[in-house]
Amino acid sequence: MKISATILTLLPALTTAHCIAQRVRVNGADQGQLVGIRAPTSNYPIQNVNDGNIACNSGYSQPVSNKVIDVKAGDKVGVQWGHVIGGAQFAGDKDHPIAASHKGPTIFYLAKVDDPVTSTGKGLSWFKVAEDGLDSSGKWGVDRMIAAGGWSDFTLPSCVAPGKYLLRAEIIALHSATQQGGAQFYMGCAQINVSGSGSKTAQTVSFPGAYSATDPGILVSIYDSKGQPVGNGQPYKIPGPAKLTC
Ligand SMILES: *[C@@H]1O[C@H](CO)[C@@H](O)[C@H](O)[C@H]1NC(C)=O
Ligand SMILES: [Cu+2]
Repeated sequence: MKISATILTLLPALTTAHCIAQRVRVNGADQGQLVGIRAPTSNYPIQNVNDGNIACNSGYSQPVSNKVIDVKAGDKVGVQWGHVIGGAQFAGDKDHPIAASHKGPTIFYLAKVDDPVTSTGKGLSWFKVAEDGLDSSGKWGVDRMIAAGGWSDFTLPSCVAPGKYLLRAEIIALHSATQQGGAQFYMGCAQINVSGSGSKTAQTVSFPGAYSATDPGILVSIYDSKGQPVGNGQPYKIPGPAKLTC
């Protein structure tokens, strides 16, 4: 994070364009700012897929919430992204919830934990529960998140086993991803307690470990022949394992 910050200060055009995951809603009920979710104070991305903090980010706004949010398998769960902690940096902030240039997928993972409040997110086994990439009209998950005022919602699969989890919300911004190390990873982890009667498990991955810098969805041009960020003519392959299907 410190290294990216140093590099990015040399690139003024990009310095204001980042974002932070900072709110959770369950079936549309907003749980409140920084409630049940640990959010970094810095909105800078991680750009090294092997960064030790790529699971749940670092440098949290203090105090970290000790709330564990109750969720039923099958509920609609959402995380809200914003330009800075609190949302917009100033009135009319065009880079809120994120700069429109930052096209890419929105993704959610879960990992079982003993205590969602104290778990650092490191060393966990994560499985993907939702993903939203590029659609046939050239719109990205990030475009849909921006259109929804920063909210990215998904349906928690009904077959997820009950228990305590960290929910990892992620955006990958691909505007500079034609260069290795250019993709920008944004993530935040929410603290949830799932109830229900599911028992299904899925392929798990570790963070770091799940992604490679040369994955086709990470080292990629999102631009067409006219330079528009609508995809390069091939389907976009969202990084990571297949998502859980019930
Ligand atoms: C999780 O939910 C179950 C079922 O509703 C409840 O019995 C348990 O106390 C909850 N645990 C936490 C940590 O909130
Ligand atoms: Cu950015």
